[in-house]
Amino acid sequence: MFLWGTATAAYQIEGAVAEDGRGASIWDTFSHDPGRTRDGHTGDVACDHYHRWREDVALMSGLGVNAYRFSVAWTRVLPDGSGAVNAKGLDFYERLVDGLLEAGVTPVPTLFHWDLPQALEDRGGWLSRDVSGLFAEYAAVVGERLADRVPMWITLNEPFIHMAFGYGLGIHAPGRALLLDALPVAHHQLLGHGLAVQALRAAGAREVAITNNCTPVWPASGAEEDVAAAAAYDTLHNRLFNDPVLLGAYPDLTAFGIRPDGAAGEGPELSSVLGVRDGDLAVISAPLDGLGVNYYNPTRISAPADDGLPFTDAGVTGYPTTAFGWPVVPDGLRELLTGLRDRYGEALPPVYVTENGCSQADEPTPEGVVDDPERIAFLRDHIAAVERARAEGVDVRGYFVWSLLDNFEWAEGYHQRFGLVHVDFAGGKRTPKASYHWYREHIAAALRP
Ligand code: IFM
Repeated sequence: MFLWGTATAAYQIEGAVAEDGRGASIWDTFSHDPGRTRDGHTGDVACDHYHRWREDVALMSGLGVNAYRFSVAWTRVLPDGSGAVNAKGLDFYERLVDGLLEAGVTPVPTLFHWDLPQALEDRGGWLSRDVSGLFAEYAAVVGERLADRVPMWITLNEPFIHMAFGYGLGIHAPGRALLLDALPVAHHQLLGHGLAVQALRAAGAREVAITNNCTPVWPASGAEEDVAAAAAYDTLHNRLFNDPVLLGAYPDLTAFGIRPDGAAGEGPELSSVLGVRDGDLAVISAPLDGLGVNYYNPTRISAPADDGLPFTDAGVTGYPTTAFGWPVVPDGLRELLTGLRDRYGEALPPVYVTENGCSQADEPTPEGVVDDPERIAFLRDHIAAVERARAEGVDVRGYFVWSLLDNFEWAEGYHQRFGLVHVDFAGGKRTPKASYHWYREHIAAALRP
């Protein structure tokens, strides 16, 4: 059955950061560091989902979704990232999973959605190869408890964004601005993914996937320099994370001054830059049951400026924008999905759109109504794009709206509202928006026999 769902992530909704033995993550540290997030917002309380999860499951039940993608906070389960298991943390996710199953909603947990244990950051974070193995140990702990009831697992969420924003630019936790020196973070996350797949399968997991953030890349013009720059960006954003998983090989990184292994010429070799060892790619490319794809917008790229990177973000113009300023390009989702099929062919497993949605400045009227016609149009048009991709032969098996609830939007704090349900952050009150009702009707019609 096609999965119609919504998605969230632990640090963005749970709150209760100091309860029941949870350890600190890099997002606790980062958000409490003055100036890192807009208005100093933190996830300390967020949507208080840790206490209100029953209400949130009831909201999903009312919505009629048949799947829910959430993330497990590594530090609730292993407060120091490794070693002693915190029973209360694991119990929380077990209660959530059982509550979802009782409500007829398939749980789809993601094991890593950016909230690395601070204790592991203190040991080098994802720049350290050791973290890959520790991630698999954590996956084993969660898998052993829940794999009998959870049919589908996602290892990582958007390893590109975590590498680029967290370690390359320093605008997300852990706040390191290493530019291309962040590249080992790609390999160590992917190795962690591969090892976690093994651990989950050993624990009895039926289906395992990874979620990559993907973007169609448009050259700003037909000029050779723009086309080459677009190819370099496509390599960094898309291929660096899809090729090793689906093809068992890293793409050519020559545009980044990195020499293919064994090739003559200048510059360091790819394996030494990324930290690839014999056998790693076999682990990373073990067969998957799905590729999760998060889509928000295409990216338009022009020739390099003078900042050491082989591309410039030229901005997509001529389209409506969300409250975040992101261009709304529904057909970009069809382009992305058909492009993945064309690029990877038989190597592409079934695809799940694990996130798609938009931020809008939604506030309730005095009567308590939240009207969000832009979100309704956004969802309608993007779902139609998925249907076109399916009609063109792409095996898409699920669509998850980001997000169930307005929540903590990372460096933007509570300023970007992505939810189908409005959250009053002063007291936690939930108000379903007009888009919630629209999506409910859409799902009901789609699932009607
Ligand atoms: O809120 C994020 C989410 O955590 C990961 N994907 C993109 C969303 C919107 O920015």
